[in-house]
Amino acid sequence: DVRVVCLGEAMVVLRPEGDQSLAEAQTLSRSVGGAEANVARGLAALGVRAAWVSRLGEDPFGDVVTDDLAVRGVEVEVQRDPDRPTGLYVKEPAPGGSRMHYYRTGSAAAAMDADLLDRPGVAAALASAEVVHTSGITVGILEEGSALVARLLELRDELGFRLSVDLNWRPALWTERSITPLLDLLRAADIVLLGADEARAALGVCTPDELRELLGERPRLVIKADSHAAGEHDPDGSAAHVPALQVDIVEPVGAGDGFAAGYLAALVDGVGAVGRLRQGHLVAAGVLAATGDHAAPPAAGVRARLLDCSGDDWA
Ligand code: KDG
Repeated sequence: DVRVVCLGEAMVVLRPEGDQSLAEAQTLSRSVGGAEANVARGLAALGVRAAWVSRLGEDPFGDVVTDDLAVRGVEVEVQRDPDRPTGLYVKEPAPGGSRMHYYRTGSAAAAMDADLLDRPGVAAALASAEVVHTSGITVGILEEGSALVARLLELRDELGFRLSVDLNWRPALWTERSITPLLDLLRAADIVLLGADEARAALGVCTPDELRELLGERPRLVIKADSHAAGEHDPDGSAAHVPALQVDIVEPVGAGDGFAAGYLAALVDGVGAVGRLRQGHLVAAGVLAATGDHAAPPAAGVRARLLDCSGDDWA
């Protein structure tokens, strides 16, 4: 049975080889990105049965996305839209990271609506899911009038899965819209994952106390701090902290999704707070050291040894 459902847009990613700028590059390599799809792929790589739910164009890039995820062991549950394209983004190497150029306005995923969640394959995945994961990107792209999130919350109350939301602040998506639906989603979530930097930029606050006050009593907060330690803060006041691993960063895009995949895989496997945070860091470290939006996690044996090591040996 599916244990985690990931809901959100996936896009084809184009990127110059090496450090070429887009103006210089004659050829671009093609891969697949999209925050929630990256999480689904990470979960599958960790051995957790995961489904990715979305809407794609009835176009060749839509086939690229479905094939790419299916080959990685993700159960793909998508609507195909004959009138709208699959989204696309272009990654341009830049000092300290990458610039993202999005071509997603009017994409098929922007038209996701409540009916997506009532399709038989999706309903079955939601019925068995322990966690449903989505992100701020999803509310940032949805067109006005979409009832997707309202239906998701209704189904959570009916079916009892836990709702996990990664803030995933993408300023480009919010220039012309109010963040109220984003705040509402974060407040309704059972687990909120966010970086302190992005929380400051998006919400104007970043400490555990400030975030608790803003987001209310419901969510468990998983905060990735500026110093790269991650902390889990439960509504009951308990907290755990784990420092990040030191890695030479090649390209940071997707590291947060890696963290979410590692964290959620440990969560559904019944691992405690420290182990959940460690596994988040472990998977994120692999993504930080790769050019893609995702990377294979360490093998199970290596993971088990790292997760069991003493606090002093970690990081
Ligand atoms: O977290 C990685 C994502 O940012 C990337 O895969 C593309 O989903 C994406 C987005 O909207 O930025």
